[in-house]
Amino acid sequence: MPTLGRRKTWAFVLAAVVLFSLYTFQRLNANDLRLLTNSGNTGAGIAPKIKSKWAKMKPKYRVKDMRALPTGQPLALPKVQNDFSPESDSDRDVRLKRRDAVLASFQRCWKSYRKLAWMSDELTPVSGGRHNPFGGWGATLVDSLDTLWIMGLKEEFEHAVAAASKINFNKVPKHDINVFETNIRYLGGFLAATTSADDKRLLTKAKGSRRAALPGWGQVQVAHDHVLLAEIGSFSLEFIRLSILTGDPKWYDAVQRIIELLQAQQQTTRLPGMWPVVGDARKGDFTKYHDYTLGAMADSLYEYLPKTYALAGGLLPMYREMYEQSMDTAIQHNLFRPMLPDEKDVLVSGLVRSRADKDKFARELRPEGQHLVCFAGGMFALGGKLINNQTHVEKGEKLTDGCIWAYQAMPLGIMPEWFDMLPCESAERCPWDEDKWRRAVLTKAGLDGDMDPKHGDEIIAHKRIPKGFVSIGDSRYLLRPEAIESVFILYRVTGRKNLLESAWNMFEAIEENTKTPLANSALDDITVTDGKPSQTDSMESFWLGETLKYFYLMFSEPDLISLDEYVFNTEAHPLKRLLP
Ligand code: DMJ
Repeated sequence: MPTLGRRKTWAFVLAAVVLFSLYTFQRLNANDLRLLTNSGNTGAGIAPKIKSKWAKMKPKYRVKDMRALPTGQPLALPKVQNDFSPESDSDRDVRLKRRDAVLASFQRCWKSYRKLAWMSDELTPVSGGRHNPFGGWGATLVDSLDTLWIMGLKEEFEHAVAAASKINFNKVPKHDINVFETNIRYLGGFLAATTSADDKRLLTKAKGSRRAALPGWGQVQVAHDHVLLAEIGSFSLEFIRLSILTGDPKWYDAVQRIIELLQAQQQTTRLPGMWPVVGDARKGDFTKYHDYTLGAMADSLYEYLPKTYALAGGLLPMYREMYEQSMDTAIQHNLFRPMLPDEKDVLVSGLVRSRADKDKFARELRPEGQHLVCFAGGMFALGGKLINNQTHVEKGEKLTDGCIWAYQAMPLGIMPEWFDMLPCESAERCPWDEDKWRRAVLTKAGLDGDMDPKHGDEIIAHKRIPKGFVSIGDSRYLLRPEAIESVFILYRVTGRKNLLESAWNMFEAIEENTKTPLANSALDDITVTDGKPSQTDSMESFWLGETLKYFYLMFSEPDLISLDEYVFNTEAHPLKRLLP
């Protein structure tokens, strides 16, 4: 999460669990077998460079009982994608026009990145400079490889692959490396591009980026006592895929040690079924902290549970069990229906705080919404399909509708980063009560909720709070993808046609307000009603790697990167599922 999560770096004991012996899935599908065979060749001129530094370092903590990759025939999991019927000519024309608008937006940004910030992590989209927050290894370049491929920009793709294969992961920046970001952006980017292009150079780089993300390799490591759940728990897709591609079980072994620990503690936390956002990796204790959410700082751990189950062809049922147990809890405690002026029946996923002063299980719901937690709609829809649970698909639909609602309720048509709402007393019937809303605004602002509710109007006007929101704690828009991600997944799962309109409205609003002469920029305050919001000169790599990719796929033929063949990592890199 942008937040604490992504900024704080810790060197956890993951680095310690590395040892070498070779196991493979006994039965892989044809494509995986081909890739596996290819992986023996490390690619001309690249491997020695990587070996020179990382490979000389001896692992400090040798693993004696390396876990073997699971064996057996991948299961035939239930179908995820809707059966789309042929579209009319006019629907097709509209769809393709929209797809091309997304493509044009990507190409403009890419051209500027190529010209002004090539090989740097990010282009600064207003000033035309460079920014290197992710090791300086070219985060935008690597994050965009598979987008280039998916968008059919093959020449640009070849050019980018050639450049990416020259990235020197031996060159380590002075500041700490963020293991989580390196994993999802670099390793995820290379793994997906490897599958797209079957290019050996890319797999070699994937391994290089993985090594670079194991800081302090060979040094004595002490795990941090304060780690974020998302950051320690979101390696399974990339690591298991890397083990499949290389035949080396060490990555699988590493991630399983973390996941097994989490599974053992799943029912012993203050909110059994879920884990708190912060854990103590030094003691291996993930039960003590008090905040429980599907959002920031925890998000991708939950997202990866059903996706890993699918990636591993159903051969790792523990991921399915952990997903089911955690979602039972989230449905009961975190999801709430907000009171809305149009009384629309949607859901939002909030935060549950356990109150340490009372008994262990005393807790309260904090009815907040976040852009980041908008991924949850897609997760429920996908997870529901994979485990044949229609309730999950319905929850996914309502959660996604909640994010669509939040976009269209704002003056610019873009939802804020963080906000609060008022939960309905009953999920079945929730009439709009204007005074109740005003009182909630007063209380949230720290004033007496019993005073004349009209006093709330001043706060509402001053802070530009649209009806339905109780406060807007963070009014930025950072070019994030989570809302369109869920709209896209829900569309592929249900085929609901009005999602195409919702997606287009989102795209138009974002493009209109974030466009700079060079590319697109994050916004400082999307509540403005008198003119354009100010642009903060930041374009994180996920704008090209993730947000525009989901918009493009939304308006493409539904079999392009089918959810029956791929799962997306949390940075939107499609990874091949094991299929029977
Ligand atoms: C991306 O890096 C990933 O989607 C991550 O899981 C969350 N944060 C950003 C996008 O918002």
